[in-house]
Amino acid sequence: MSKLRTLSLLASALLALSTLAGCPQFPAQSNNDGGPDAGNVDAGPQETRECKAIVLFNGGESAQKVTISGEFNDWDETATPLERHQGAWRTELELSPGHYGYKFVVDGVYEGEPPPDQYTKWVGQFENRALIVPNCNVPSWKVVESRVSASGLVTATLKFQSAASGKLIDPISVRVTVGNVSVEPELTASTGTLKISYQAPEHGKYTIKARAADTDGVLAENSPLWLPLWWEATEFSWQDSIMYLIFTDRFRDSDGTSPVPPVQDVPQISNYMGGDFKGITDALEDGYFDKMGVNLLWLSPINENTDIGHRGSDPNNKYTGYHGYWTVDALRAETRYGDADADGDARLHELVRAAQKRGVRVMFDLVLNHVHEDHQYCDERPDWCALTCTCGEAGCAWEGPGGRPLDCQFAPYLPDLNYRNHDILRRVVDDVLLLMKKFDVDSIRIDAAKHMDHIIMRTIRLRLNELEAMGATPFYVVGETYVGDDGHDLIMDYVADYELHGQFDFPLLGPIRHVFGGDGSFKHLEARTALSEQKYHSTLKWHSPFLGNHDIPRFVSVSQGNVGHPFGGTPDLMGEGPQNEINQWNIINRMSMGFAFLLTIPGIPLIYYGDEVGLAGGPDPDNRRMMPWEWNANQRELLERVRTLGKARRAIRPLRHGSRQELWIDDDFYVYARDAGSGDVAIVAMNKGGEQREVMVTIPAGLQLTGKTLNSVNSTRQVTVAEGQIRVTLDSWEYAVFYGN
Ligand SMILES: [Ca+2]
Ligand SMILES: [Ca+2]
Ligand SMILES: [Ca+2]
Repeated sequence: MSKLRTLSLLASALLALSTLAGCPQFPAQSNNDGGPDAGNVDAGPQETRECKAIVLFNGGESAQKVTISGEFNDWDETATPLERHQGAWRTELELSPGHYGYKFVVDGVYEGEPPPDQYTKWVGQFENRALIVPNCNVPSWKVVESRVSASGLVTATLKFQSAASGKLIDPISVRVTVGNVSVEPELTASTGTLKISYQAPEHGKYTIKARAADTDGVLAENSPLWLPLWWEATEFSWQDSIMYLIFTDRFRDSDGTSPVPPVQDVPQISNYMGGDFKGITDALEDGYFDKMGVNLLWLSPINENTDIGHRGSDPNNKYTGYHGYWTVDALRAETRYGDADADGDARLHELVRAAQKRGVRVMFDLVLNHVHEDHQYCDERPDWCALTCTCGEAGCAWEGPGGRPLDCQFAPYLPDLNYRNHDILRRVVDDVLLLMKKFDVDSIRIDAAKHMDHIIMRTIRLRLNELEAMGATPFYVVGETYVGDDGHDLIMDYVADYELHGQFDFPLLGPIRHVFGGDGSFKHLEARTALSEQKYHSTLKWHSPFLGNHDIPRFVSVSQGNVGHPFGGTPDLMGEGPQNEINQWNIINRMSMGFAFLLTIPGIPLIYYGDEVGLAGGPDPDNRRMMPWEWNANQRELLERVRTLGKARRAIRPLRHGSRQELWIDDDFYVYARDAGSGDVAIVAMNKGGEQREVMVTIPAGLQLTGKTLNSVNSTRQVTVAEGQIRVTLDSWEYAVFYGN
């Protein structure tokens, strides 16, 4: 690639389509539309895979010559010319199965960076298009159609495409499950057509998995086929979610003990405390999340972690992998999150099923930036785990000039994965898909996004997009890009239809804490909220605002000005012993008003476990204390307030889908609307001043609320729109969410 030149002139014409003959084509079918069942679909004759690669180039209208230069022709610019074909350029290649980096060369000039919405491959210093040639010596699946009717009839038509050998499907080998129940499909072996029909007994998730081999015993590619589907009372979109972050080790201990003793020589606060998957399942079955309106559980990383204690950010203390970010296995769940009666894998399956039965989605936290040095990858391929330099050391800054944000290692025992190595990329992406399939989850959080090359996130998303095109339920991929108040542009650098759906709204965190935890002005909060809305623009609904998470001191402790040490000593004003009632109410008021804001703005709000009962904590690991399950009167008061707000968000569509509009504001009094159109409007009002106030708020005619009375969902107050105004009366530190008539 030494002769690479950039083809800037033609850049806009290079949104080329590169397709492969013989690759499955998946016509997308909509779900939940109550359409006809699978019996009416004509799936056509038997199909045999053909793996001739057809390469199309849709640019270069005025070009004299287009060639393709890639790994398969030793980057020879002249060896592989394309021919003019229906206004574009085309060629056919016969290649062994594999991924080949390539670029188009137009009139002797190499194209520049590949279009970001296509599979790519790094070769040396350059990112190229990836030509993916599948293995046609194995059969594959095609989804002709799939749907879940309004009454819960799950139907699908699948096609078993023969390998190049032409061998037909072996009827004995066919295994189909729908929502973990074995189902006998109607099979036409001569055409490879499977028709599936299953009446779901209740709302929940009804994933189709299908496995089959041909008469030579060769299993179809990607067996079992994974087609996640839901049946729900109302159509779900991700902005209907309220997310809740659970630290599994610190949430609920179902058996009163960790299955393995704590790691030696590690302080208790950074050691295993015994929380487990069954504890989360128990909370699900107690209705703990339903009562708060929570329907998306972000689990701290579920993968098996090392059992070794290491020195971490505090050199005087050791830590364990209780947090899950020191993975040693790509597919197995943590042993310690199991219990005496069942292992981690079995308990995690139970957890996911218990969640899905209740309409609760589960999000896996994927740690892809690095692995622990004892990871299976490092055993198999020591070269993948070669050490670089430790982030923050001299000559190895986290970021900035001379920084190494992509390849520095977080710690010497955490080798950094280099996704410009295509073997690593392929293995990790395959494992991510296998993990999601194994536990049937349709949401992932990408840890440390800004410390990885875009290629890993793009490739995962493009794979998920393919599943969606096959008729699978929509996925949600959210990233963590830890930035300050003005980090919107870096956040948006990773957000696209072919990368992350959205990210956590770190830029809004500071303003939220400044206003509700401190003495900041609502005007500042409004300006910063509007800025997030402007920067995220059409992707706003995918981003996740929050009051706190596992990497920063707890909101309560910050608001009370007593953030202590990572290794403890921060008072838990809500939970421990007799407390000054003034302190307690200060916390209840500040936290609940913070939640009132969080749960009434656009996006997918995140609740960090324990914040709903005012759990205290300093920096990591003190911010990850064990969740308390016995609450005093003040903790219950806060919890009830959060539950009321969470349920209101779930019940009131404008709070999730409406556009936001400021109606009245000063430093301490704030009113805004969420407008879903046609008079479907919620109005949120809050007063954080020291005394009761009464404010006349002008209601724009566009909200179509003339004459309507709206009731507060969290109090007995109401407002009536008269002469284009409402009179809002609120006590000190009172908030109200008005809706209905
Ligand atoms: Ca336990
Ligand atoms: Ca472990
Ligand atoms: Ca990295």
